[in-house]
Amino acid sequence: MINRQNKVGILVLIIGILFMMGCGQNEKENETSGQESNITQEPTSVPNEDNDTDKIRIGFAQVGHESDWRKAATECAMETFSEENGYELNFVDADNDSDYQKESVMKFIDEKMDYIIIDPIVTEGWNKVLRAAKQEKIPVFLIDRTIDCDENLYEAWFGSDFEAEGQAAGAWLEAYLDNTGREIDDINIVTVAGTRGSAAQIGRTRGFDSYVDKHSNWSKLAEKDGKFTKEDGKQVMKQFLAKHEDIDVVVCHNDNEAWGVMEALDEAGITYGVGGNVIIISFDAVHDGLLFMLEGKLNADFECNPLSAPYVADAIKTLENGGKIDNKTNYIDEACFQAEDIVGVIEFDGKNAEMITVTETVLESRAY
Ligand code: GYE
Repeated sequence: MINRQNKVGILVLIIGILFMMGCGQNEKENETSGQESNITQEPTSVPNEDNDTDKIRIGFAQVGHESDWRKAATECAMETFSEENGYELNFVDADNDSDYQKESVMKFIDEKMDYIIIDPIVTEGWNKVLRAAKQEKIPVFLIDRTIDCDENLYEAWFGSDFEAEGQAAGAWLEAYLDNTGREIDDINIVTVAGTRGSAAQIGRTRGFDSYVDKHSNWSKLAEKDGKFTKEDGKQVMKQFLAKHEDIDVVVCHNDNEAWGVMEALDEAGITYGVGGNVIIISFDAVHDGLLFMLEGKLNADFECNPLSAPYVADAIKTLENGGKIDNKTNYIDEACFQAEDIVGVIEFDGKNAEMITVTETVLESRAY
């Protein structure tokens, strides 16, 4: 059971550790919500030309640059695996192209990297690649999204429990509707999903839909792939609005999609958020997600922590010192946020979590 004090304590501890490790100190470069990251626009490989053999050579196959969350994750990896810290980081931005990502990992294997880090775009189709890495004795770490494969093919995974995030969102909606006493007989829900086949999409859908199934008056009208981007989120919402007249709740699989959804609703003249006609729920809880909650445009946001690189660095140190990694599966803790102080504690998946109501202070403490 995680009570409020414990939860806040755990969060402060994690944030403190990550800060000490160097992540989360970046100035926010792009203050305009939902804009594309500046990192790269095409699939790219950015090898470090300095072939200093003293350095630990890392190949990191990143998903892309689709969201603010992703940008924070990439910046964290670049800071963590910097030259000053003793690494040669070979970074690939796969631009959401799963085949390209797998080819890039094969290239890392050919180039005999010391370690490979993968944030897999989709869960499927990795066996051949991971077996090739195993054969060459290159340890592979997974971060963020998971892969459907034999656990022996990688060293460890560090990331979030996506299904629990989806359940938390369902539990919040249940409590919110009860506590506000909204007089809606039937709750019509649409989901702007993340990249189809990604662990984040699969888990968040499964978790939230388990709450849809529990309530005979909740109907899921549709789910469509919004690819975790603002632009696709907007297009998907426009398609939903053209087809469905009575949407009560939009579940967005990340904050960038939520910003696209808001634009589509604005253009259709439909109100949303606090006091509006449509309830918007999102995942990630990046800085601008919290900002929109403070402004009352987003009702609830479920955190996903992008700062996993320092955990991998720790694991690499352990291996370098001849040690063993204790746990294969490592969940990073996360918090739940709401715009209005309406829901106290939510219960899901045998856990309790306190809903944090966003204030200026909460927003100021958000580094990404
Ligand atoms: O929610 C989204 C990103 O894999 C959990 O990918 C991650 C998701 C995150 O682009 O913003």
